[in-house]
Amino acid sequence: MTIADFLDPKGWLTREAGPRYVQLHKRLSEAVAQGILRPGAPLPPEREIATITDLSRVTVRKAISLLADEGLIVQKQGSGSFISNRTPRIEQSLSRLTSFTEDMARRGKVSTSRWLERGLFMPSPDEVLMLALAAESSVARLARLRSADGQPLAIERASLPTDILPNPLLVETSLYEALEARGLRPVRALQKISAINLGDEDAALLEVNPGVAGLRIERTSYLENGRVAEFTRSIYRGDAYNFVAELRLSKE
Ligand code: 16G
Repeated sequence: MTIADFLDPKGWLTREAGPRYVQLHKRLSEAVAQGILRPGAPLPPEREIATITDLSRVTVRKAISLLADEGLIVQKQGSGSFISNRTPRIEQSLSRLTSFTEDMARRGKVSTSRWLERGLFMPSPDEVLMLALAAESSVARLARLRSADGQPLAIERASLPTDILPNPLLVETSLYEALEARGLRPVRALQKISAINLGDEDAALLEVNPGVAGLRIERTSYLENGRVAEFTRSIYRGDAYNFVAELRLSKE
C-alpha cells in the first residue's frame, strides 16, 4: 500500500475521534509501525499530506511537529522530514535482579556476546575495594559486547572474586547461569546509573556516532550472606534503553 492510499481520509478521519491533528499524528505513527513509511524514508511534504487528507497545512504541521517531538521523524533543514532510524527502546525494570540473557529472552530476542576480555588478572585498586579482595588474590574478568537480535546494546565489564568464579572460561553465554550452577547467584544488587557521551571506542563497538548519549551503569551484587559477588561496569546505548523504577508511597 502506498502512503497516499494509507492517508486517504475516508479510512480514518472522523468527527468524533478528537482533534484532527491528533488523528493525523496517529495515522502517520501507524504508517511507521506498519512499515508503510520505513526508517530513513522521507515523509511526504506538508503540502502533499494536506492535499491527500484535505486538511489545512496548519493541522498537518502540528501533527508533524508532534512526531518530531517524539523522535519518530527527524527534520532536516532544507530537505524535509525523514523517518528516524532509532530502534524501539527496551525497558528494563530496576526492581528485578535479572541477567541480560533473561531480559532479552523475555522479549523474544536472542542475545549474543562478543568477548572483549575473559580471564584471571591482577586486580585494579577499584576491584580490590569493590570486591573486598585479599592481598595477592587475582580477579576474574569478563568483558563483553552484548547484542540482541544482532544489534549491539551494551558493553559490560564484570569483575568477580576467584572463589566465586574460579574459571571465567567456563562462562559461555550467561554469567548468572554459570553462578547459579555453582549455587552462587546474587540475590541483591545496588546499581548506579549516570549519563555519559560515548567515547570513540565505545561508540564504534555500539555502532553509533561518537559523542552520542549513553548510560554508564555500575552494578554491585551480593550473595544471600552479604558477600559481594560481582562488580560490573557497563555502557548502554542511550537510544535503546529505558530503565524503569516502580515507586511506592512509604507507609512509615
Ligand atoms: C546484566 C547486568 C550485569 C550482569 C549481567 C549478567 C545490568 C546493568 N547489568 O546485564 O551486571 O553481569 O546481566 O548477564 O543490568 P548474563 O547472565 O546474561 O551473562
